[in-house]
Amino acid sequence: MSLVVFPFKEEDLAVVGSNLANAAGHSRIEEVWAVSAGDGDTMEAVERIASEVSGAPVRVFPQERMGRFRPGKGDGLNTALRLAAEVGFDRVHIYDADITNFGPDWIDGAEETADRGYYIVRHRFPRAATDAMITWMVTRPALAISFPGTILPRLGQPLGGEMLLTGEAVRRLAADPRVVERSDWGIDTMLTYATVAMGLPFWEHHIADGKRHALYGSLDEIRVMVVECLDAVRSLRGLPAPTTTLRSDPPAPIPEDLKRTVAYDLERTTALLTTGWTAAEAELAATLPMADLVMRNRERPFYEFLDAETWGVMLGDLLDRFVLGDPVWESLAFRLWLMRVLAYTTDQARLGYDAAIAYLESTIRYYEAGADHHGSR
Ligand SMILES: Nc1nc2c(ncn2[C@@H]2O[C@H](COP(=O)(O)OP(=O)(O)OP(=O)(O)O)[C@@H](O)[C@H]2O)c(=O)[nH]1
Ligand SMILES: [Mg+2]
Repeated sequence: MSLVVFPFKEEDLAVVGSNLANAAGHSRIEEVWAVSAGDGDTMEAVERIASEVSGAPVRVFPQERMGRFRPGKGDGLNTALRLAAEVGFDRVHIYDADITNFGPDWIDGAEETADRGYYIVRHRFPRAATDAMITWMVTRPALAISFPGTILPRLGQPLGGEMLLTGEAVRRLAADPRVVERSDWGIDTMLTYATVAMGLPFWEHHIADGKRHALYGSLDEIRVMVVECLDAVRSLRGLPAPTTTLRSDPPAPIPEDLKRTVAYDLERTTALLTTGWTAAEAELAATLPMADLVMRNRERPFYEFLDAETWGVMLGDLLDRFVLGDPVWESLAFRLWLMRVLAYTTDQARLGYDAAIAYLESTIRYYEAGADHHGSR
């Protein structure tokens, strides 16, 4: 029988409640766990909602301190993985708690794929052309540079938190020190690498409707996520290249409203380029490739130069030198990522959804090909 895990921090209670109810009401589900970031008011509110849900029992509990990075989503997932391995569930589903279109079909799709012999089922879904900017500009390019020709750069959502793991995979993850230590936003990257590296049968299940969830205002809201995901993918360098084969559902038409969604506020985000420069950051920026162009942002926003090719050079430098926890590096890396996102948003993203996504996919193939010429990183 199967368990469903939802990690949560601060989310719309109605959305969380409906997701708990959908999971608990599913005939394949034996138990539902909501793992809270803390034990305060939010957890109590979710406990009240959970007590009214019918179907499988819903347990709400706080995450434990498991890892060595910032205590975040990773501690939540690792707490659940450890407990699930101890109980010995056959299958464990994991879903973000803020998905507004979560329903029984997500569970059905994953369960039916596992019935066909797949040990790891990852949900993939279309996202707006200006959403998923960490995936497109950091994680997939870095995976392409480090693991060209493998399935890692080709996964739709290497940062997606929606998957099914069989008991075997759960036990291996709970015993994997690289996964357990990653208590912050880096957990998704580590789970992706670890599940692919296991070599167990692996399937991407397509959710045609997309994943609808809370989007951002200014990209400043995901500053911490950017630097933690950068560090996580950087930490994978030098690990063995996996040989797992990618099997996926065929593509499906993209919902029209998703094609029109603008995922963040352009004006407020552009303003971030020029604010908060310190002398130390300027000094560090002076050591970057194309330093003079980067440093123009001390005066006014300037980012058009950061095309896919230039970004490949810049990201390569970040993978070599970035230091998580160093505020100067964090500020600069975030600013560089903003420049790249803005360069894309004001150029290719304006061509419409299909052209924008085709362009982004082509950048990943370009990064994979580049690694062949320059030796593997
Ligand atoms: N237990 C726990 N859950 C967390 C923590 N931080 C975030 N979460 C949950 O992790 C899930 C993902 O967080 P989001 O803020 O939705 O992340 P996102 O920006 O949607 O990430 P993408 O789906 O990749 O775009 C949500 O269910 C959050 O409530 C934490 O510190 N502890
Ligand atoms: Mg979300």
